[in-house]
Amino acid sequence: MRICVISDMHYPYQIIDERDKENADKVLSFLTEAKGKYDLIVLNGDIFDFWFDWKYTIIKQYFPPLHRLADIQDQGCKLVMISGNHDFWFNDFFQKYINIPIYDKSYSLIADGKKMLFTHGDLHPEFDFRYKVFRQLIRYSGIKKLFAWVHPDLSLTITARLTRSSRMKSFMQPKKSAGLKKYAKHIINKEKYDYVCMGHSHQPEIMNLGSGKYINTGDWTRHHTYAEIIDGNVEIIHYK
Ligand SMILES: [Mn+2]
Repeated sequence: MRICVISDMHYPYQIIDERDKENADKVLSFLTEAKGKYDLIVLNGDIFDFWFDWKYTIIKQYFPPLHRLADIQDQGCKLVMISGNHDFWFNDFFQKYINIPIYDKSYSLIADGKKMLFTHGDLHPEFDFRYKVFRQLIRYSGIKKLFAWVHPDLSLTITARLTRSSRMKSFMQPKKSAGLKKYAKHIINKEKYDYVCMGHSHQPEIMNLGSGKYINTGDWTRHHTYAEIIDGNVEIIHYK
């Protein structure tokens, strides 16, 4: 089986500088080239810098990556998406209109004799109780409903400002890898996973932890990396 795992593309709905433009262009050319190459692509969180789909509206700036994902799907590749800490407010768009299931916490799979777990990583920061409370709050309170009733142009402008404010930044910015590795080690020992794939730290790496491997797919804001798991063998690839 040919699997591609990717996270933290942070595709922007607002291009502010040259770097945003370059990162977005790289994401698009990667997605164009991924067509026909894989049996499964795991979108492991923070693919979009912010996601919301209203009852009748999606963010038009996401049309370029979205139609590429639909093209990949048309070639027979299965896609799954896991929530990140930037993209978590999903409505029905992915499931209903491009047939991509959403997993809020994790997705697991056994293929080619390997037991694999895919999770973004924001659930496992080290010493960050405040984020755990925030994560629950933002998902299960009336905040989402309230957000939906504000005009998209206004709510997206507010969101862009908020994500740059320091208080919100502490919730949105990647934490160090320590908490992620601690969780990976724990779950490898407890549930005998061969591979635990995460993102969030933006640090691409593969590390042996007991009988399994911790794999971090890095990011597309600095490293432009992803993982390929081909016939059970895992490798981190740096996109040119
Ligand atoms: Mn993240």
